[in-house]
Amino acid sequence: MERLPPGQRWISKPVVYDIVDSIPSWDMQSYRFELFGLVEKQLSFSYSELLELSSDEIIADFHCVTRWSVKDIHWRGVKTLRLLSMAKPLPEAKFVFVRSLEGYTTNMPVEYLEDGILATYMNGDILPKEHGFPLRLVVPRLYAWKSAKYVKSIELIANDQAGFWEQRGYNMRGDPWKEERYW
Ligand SMILES: Nc1nc2c(c(=O)[nH]1)N[C@H]1C(S)=C(S)[C@@H](COP(=O)(O)O)O[C@H]1N2
Ligand SMILES: [Mo]
Repeated sequence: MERLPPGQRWISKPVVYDIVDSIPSWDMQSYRFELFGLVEKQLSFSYSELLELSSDEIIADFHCVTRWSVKDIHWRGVKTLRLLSMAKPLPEAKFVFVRSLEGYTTNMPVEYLEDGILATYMNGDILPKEHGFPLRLVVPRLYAWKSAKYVKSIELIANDQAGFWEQRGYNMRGDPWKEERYW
């Protein structure tokens, strides 16, 4: 299979995109990541607990729907499959709804979390603020708008629910290999 998805071109580093003009400073004393919804066991972690759990690594290409791709970004954190195995999703849990600290949201089928990671490090450093500090969901098999920065929670749900860009015409799934860009 061709490494570059159709309609994309390689660039050297990711272009920063945000729905807000400036990123607020997060209160890390009160910050918690929560995984909840259709699970046997809800999870809630402080930032220091997330750092302690951050022993997983992935290297993945990053594909933006605006047609640029970046090779081999190195992420370290907690694999989403590991989190799901702790939380034990119920059989009805088919989709996830992701919420970020500044109000961004996105959605996807739960199976795309099988090879994803909740990253606390990018290319060897603590996540830079503009790339998602304190926590970023990275979903290698979907376009980059599904890789939410500043993640606050992941909710497991039965019926797909449109996030920020999905409400504005972006695809509910967003597979770059199928060019699922917009509706
Ligand atoms: N919280 C949050 N996550 C987000 C976004 C955003 O605006 N807010 N933009 C998305 C989009 S459209 C893209 S292309 C990527 C860009 O990632 P980067 O800013 O790290 O390059 O982040 C995605 N994740
Ligand atoms: Mo994007």
